[in-house]
Amino acid sequence: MAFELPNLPYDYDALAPYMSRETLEYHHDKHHLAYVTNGNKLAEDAGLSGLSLEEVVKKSYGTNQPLFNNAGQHYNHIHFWKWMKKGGGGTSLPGKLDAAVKSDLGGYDKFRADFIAAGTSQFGSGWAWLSVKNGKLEISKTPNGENPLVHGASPILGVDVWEHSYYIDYRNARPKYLEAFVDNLINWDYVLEMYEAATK
Ligand code: MN3
Repeated sequence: MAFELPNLPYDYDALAPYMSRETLEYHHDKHHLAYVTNGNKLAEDAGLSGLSLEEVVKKSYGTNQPLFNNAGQHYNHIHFWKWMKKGGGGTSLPGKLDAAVKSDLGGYDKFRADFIAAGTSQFGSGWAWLSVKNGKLEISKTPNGENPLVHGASPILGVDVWEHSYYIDYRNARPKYLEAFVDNLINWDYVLEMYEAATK
């Protein structure tokens, strides 16, 4: 199945001032598009263009690094756009998620601190994650385009800590970007949707 660039699920101005139109134009229209274009070419060269995106990500991990980089980033960004919304964030999580964050992660405040710390401490480009592994929530970080799918977990929330995601709006202040993401952008309804799919 050929990769396709999805439209943003909101207007380019919707996430301001936490994420600007200029950031979204570069990040979605140029960076994500490049992963789609390169991923399609590399998947075709590898004879894997008939597989689902998740299958391409898992199959190319450790065997075809250029394809993995692009397919992984395509997967990550499809969800990244949906993990944000205008008026998102905040401490009021949907009931089922709230209970899981309490029992598995020690509560919302600890989740917030640990998730931001994962993103801050990822050296260089990468992602911070909230995933489900063996039925439980866990926080992790990965370099470059890697994601929890290749570590036996199901990602339900991720934040891009490549400089292209924050440098226009926050310059080098990655922690400020991560705080704004958690406090003002997270679309908890979509996180819940992925949590329910991962735990059913
Ligand atoms: Mn990115």
